[in-house]
Amino acid sequence: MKLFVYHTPELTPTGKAPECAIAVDVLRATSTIATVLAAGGEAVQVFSDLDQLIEVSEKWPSEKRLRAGERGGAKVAGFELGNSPLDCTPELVEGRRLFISTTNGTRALQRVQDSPNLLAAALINRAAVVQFLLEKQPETVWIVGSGWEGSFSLEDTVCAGAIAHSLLQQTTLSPEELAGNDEVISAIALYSQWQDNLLGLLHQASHGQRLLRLDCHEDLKYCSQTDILDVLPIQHETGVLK
Ligand code: 3SL
Repeated sequence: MKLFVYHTPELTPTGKAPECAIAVDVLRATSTIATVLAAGGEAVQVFSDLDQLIEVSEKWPSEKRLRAGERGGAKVAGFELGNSPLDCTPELVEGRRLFISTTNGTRALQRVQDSPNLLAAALINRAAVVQFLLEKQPETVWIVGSGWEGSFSLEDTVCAGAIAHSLLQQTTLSPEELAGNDEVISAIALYSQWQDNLLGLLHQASHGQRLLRLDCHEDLKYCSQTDILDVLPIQHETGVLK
C-alpha cells in the first residue's frame, strides 16, 4: 500500500482517481457525515451547489429528508440543519437522507468522487477507516484534506497523520515504505506531536478559531475525539455515502 496525502482539493492531482480515496474534513463535514450514518441516517448525499441540492432533495419525500447547509461556518437560511454533528441525533436523523452542502468538505469529496472506494474520514471514525484499509489492502490510497478555501488546515492533516500512524502500528511497513509523498511523513509528525491534545490543536487551527468565534466550543470537543464511532461512510453512487 502506498499512501499519499494532499492538503487541499486544489493540490490533489487531476487524472485517474486512485483505487481508494479518503476525503477528510474534521471541522466539520466528514465528522457530521460519520455522525449521521452512525445515528441511523439512511444516507448522506453531498452537493457543492445549493440550488442543485434543493432541486434533488425536492424529489425526496419531505418526512424522509433533511437539508444541511453551511457557508462561512454558519447555517444556510431555510435549511433544517447547519453543519454541526451535535445536531444529528438519532431522533432526528434515523431513516432519513441528509442532503448536505458545505464550503470545503463537499469539494474534497467531489474532487475524488471517481475513485471506486471513496471514504469519508474524521478523527471520530479513524479506526473504521484504518480497518477497511487493512482488510482491502488497496495499492494506492489518497487522503485529501478539505483545507479552507484552498489553504492548508491543521485539523485535516492531523487526521491524515492519525490514519497513517495507525497503519504503521498495525503493519510491518516502515514510514518510507508507506509514504508516497513527503506530506505523509509531515502528517505523521504532526499527529505524533499532538495525539494527546488534539483539542488543543483544533483550538490553534484557524478554522477552529473561526468556529470558536461562532460559539462552537462543543463541536471542537466532539470532533477532537478519536475512534468513537464504528462507522465507515463509503460512496455507493456518485455523491451518495452510506
Ligand atoms: O468547509 C466545510 O466544508 C465545513 O465543514 C466548514 S464548517 O465547519 O461547517 O464551518
